[in-house]
Amino acid sequence: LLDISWYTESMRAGLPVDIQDRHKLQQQQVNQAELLLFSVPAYACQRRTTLVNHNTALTDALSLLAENAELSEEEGRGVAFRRAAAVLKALPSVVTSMAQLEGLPCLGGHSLRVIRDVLENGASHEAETTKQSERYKALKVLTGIFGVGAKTADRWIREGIHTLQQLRESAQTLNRAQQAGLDHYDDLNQPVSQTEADAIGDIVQKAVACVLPGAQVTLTGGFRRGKDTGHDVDFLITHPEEGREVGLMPKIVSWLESRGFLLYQKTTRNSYLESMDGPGRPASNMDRFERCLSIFKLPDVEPQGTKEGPISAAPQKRWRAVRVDLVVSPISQFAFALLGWTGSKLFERELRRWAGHEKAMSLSSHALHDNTQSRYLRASSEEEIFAHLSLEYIPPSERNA
Ligand code: DCT
Ligand code: MG
Repeated sequence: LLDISWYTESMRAGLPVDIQDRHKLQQQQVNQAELLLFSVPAYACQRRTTLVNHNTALTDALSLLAENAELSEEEGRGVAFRRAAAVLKALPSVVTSMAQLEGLPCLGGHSLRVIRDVLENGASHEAETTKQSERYKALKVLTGIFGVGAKTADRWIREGIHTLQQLRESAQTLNRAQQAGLDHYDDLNQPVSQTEADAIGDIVQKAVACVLPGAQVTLTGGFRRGKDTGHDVDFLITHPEEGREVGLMPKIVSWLESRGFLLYQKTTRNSYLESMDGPGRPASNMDRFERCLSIFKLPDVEPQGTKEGPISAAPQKRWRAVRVDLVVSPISQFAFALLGWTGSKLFERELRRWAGHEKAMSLSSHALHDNTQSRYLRASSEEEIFAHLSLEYIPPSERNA
């Protein structure tokens, strides 16, 4: 772009500006407007969203409001804010004016008001007020306990419990997960690093190799998308021979348990995956799908140099608690499980919405069903699933919507 300061300066100095210059300026303004107007497709699964975000001030405000809506069990509002934030995360540069947002999808009235507030005043009044509110703070603290969801937190708040101290002093009975969550609260609220994720990966790999040689372990979740920290570590386990994975989870769990690596574990049939399945979910081969929610006891892997305590203090803790999710999938469903467990949550939600609304298909972490043809579409790689859905392939590092 040409420098237009000459024009403004001439005007300010009261110098004559000829008609050609005026035309030149108008043309420049048109070019500039074209350059700064953004355009993105409507579904997050049609976009490439890397971890580089040029609009964190805007997306932080919208994400906070999304989180508050989710914690208040207002799912619709939560999704609306998440979608708006995701659109801004996909923009190639910083937004400086409302005019640049014209024509962008997923920006509803409420989100636009939040954005305007940030652009004009440097912060969103609504997001700031929410962040300071007693209710939000209490919801954050209580749902920060592993095993405590929005419903439980809300019930406790209505009973006057806002802090961990108040919870500990109350007569509330906690289930096993919540008790473990409370016991390891500080550790579990400290982000997991890539080094720690790798160390856990080594342990899981060793366990799996011992109990079923040939079985494969894949890191999924945020770490597969290239994030350098996470709230947990997610793994997907399979075996190249269909059926060999049956009964694998209990064996992995006892291997880990007998070596003292587990502070808590609960193995379930995958209810979370089932609940997000559409009508097309396969009923019979589902029974094999198992998920283990666990808390690992990870021996120290990060350098301890910075944590200097008095010599006489109690012996230093040489491990930390880390949330780990293990999922076992038969090889025939592996590609679907891998796609479903890589995330982000919004990317997954958008894939399923795209499948349903645009392709008349039902996508789950087990299968893809074509509702028009009444048949399942096979796939042995994520690329094939994107192709079935007529979507350009988006690699994990660009699924950070
Ligand atoms: N997932 C999903 N829908 C959910 C929960 C999870 O589609 N409601 C999928 C997408 C991500 C994957 O499971 C793992 O979940 P998390 O660990 O919660 O997400 P993450 O992206 O790994 O985030 P973090 O880095 O904080 O662990
Ligand atoms: Mg994760």
